Amino acid sequence: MLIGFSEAETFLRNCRDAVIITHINPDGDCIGAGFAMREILSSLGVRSKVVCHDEFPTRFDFITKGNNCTEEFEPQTIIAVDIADEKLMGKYQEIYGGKVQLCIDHHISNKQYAQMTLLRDDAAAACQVIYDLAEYMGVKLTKQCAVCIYTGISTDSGCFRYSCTTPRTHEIAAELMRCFDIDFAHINRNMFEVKSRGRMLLESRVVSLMECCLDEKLTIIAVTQEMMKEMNVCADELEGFAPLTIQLETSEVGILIREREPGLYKCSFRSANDVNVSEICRTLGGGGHAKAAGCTVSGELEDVKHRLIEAVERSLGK
Ligand SMILES: [Mn+2]
Repeated sequence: MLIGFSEAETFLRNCRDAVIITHINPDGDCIGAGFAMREILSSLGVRSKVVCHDEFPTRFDFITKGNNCTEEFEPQTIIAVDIADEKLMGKYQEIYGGKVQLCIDHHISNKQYAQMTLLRDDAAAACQVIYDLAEYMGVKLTKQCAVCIYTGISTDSGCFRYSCTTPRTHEIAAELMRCFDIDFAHINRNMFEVKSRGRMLLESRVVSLMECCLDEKLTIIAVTQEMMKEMNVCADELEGFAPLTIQLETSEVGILIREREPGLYKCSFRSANDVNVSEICRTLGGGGHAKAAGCTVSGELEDVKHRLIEAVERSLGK
């Protein structure tokens, strides 16, 4: 059931012992949203713990380190943030599948698997929804909560460059800057510029691997596990590569293909202009936003590429 802020408030004010689930392959938005939610819950006197199928990448230490619950407790409240589909809970789907009570999200493709879904598909980030909810509830933010929310908003808006960015996105960022002494330059440098040497080398290699098809309207970059091993980078260091695929001037759609395990490919789609990649990904069992979406496809790499190219071709023909 879709709900509004007032139902979410009632739920949060009456819950206890919460687990907050973030998605596999965690990014700044789900991590920021998870830990912001934890800050808000603790100001309401609710114990909570943020969980993720994967380890939180070390570059998010400023959010995660020393800020999670270390006590063991049996959760009475199940919350999911930034998760459009239960599948994205990874191993936590086995435990909490079908049991999520409140989902806070901004993906238009949200499957409404939770009992209550607070969905704002006009929000640039789940963190933007959480800020609006906290403001609605009159919860006073902590500085740490502000850092979490800023990071999420900045991450998902591509540092305020993507078209999901709205006046509201800027207003929230401005408010956070005004009220808290957030080191935003440091956060953004860490989110968008700093990379390992391995990743820089990989990036140059990745660019050289770029393939163009469909009259150069589609750009594909595929990174296999072998390449990752060779370049000594882990999968989380490949986050943020997807936008590279639409930097080419002729590019309408770009796909970054990452081999998650042998024969299993995570495909991140980006749209430069009008093609709705969320629709394309839905036909492939995935979802996301109009300009940034994804799906997971299994098979031989060449076959996988073929299927993706066909799906994009159909969409370009429309
Ligand atoms: Mn998000």
